Amino acid sequence: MAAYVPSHELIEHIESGQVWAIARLITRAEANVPEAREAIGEIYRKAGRAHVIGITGVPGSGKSTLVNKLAEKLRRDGRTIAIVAIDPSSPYSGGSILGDRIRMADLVLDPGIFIRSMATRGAVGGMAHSALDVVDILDVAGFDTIIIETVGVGQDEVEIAHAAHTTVVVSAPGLGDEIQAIKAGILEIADIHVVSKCDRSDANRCLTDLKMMLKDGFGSSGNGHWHPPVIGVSSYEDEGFGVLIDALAAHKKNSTGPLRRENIARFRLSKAAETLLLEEFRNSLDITASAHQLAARKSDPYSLAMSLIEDFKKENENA
Ligand SMILES: Nc1nc2c(ncn2[C@@H]2O[C@H](COP(=O)(O)OP(=O)(O)OP(=O)(O)O)[C@@H](O)[C@H]2O)c(=O)[nH]1
Ligand SMILES: [Mg+2]
Repeated sequence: MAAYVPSHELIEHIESGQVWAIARLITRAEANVPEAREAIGEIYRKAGRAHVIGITGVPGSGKSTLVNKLAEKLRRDGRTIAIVAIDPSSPYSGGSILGDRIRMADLVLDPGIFIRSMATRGAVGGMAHSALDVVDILDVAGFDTIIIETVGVGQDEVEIAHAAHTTVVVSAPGLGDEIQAIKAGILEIADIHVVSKCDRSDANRCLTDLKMMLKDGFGSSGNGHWHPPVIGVSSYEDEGFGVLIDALAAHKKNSTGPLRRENIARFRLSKAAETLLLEEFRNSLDITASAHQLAARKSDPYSLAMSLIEDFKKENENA
């Protein structure tokens, strides 16, 4: 099928779960294709049924292994699952992660599971923005649980995870101090804390440390009704998943109401506005003359940037 199917025509095929149509619109959302924008807008209006779970944590904390296991278990319970893995670099996503996943032949051949990897490097426009468009497409395609997996380093990745209905932060034993520092920065977004690799002998220490940190008020995102539980899990030994699945269900039931949805909506709106504004600004921008001045040190980056913005505003006042 080589012909270009207009994006709005893809919608009905997406609604009936056609993988080819899902994949095409996702590609267009990722690339921020203007032609697809209206269709993606319509998708947004139709979406909103799925439980969107963000899973984040420092590199090597065991997220991918955990997500695969979790997906497998939810699937066995009869749920349909889509996984959106946000990988910080495309070579990696093309290699080991997808490689690992494709070896899970059972999952890959099952139409009730959909796995998509998105690279952050080289993303056109707002990364968070297109990742959440992808989530909506999968929602409209009928997947009832959508898992977004991101590495918890970099603002974009953390924001994406936090824009889910339920955010899971994965900590692991045996990672260095540097890693622990990064971890501290993401603890506060957790609705559920997971300590992975609980088959390891140093896991208990990690559990205790984390509980101590949370008790000290560190990163407690409790909102009065919800106190983020700390759950030990081992993907190797298949432990803790029942408790995790129950916690996910409880959080969905108790804490994904209007307030959470409004916060996510605010985030979506500002990201969409940023993307569009930046796009317009770039399209109208001719920086050659200013760059000359700057190179010759006749002015400075801030003054010149400010006057570019002034010009842009003036141009749009008359539009
Ligand atoms: N002991 C033990 N090791 C685990 C477990 N789960 C994952 N690992 C190992 O931890 C390492 C990292 O696992 P991944 O699932 O790739 O971790 P990740 O968080 O997705 O890593 P990045 O994608 O690099 O951020 C691998 O060597 C896994 O084999 C577990 O339950 N127990
Ligand atoms: Mg991973």
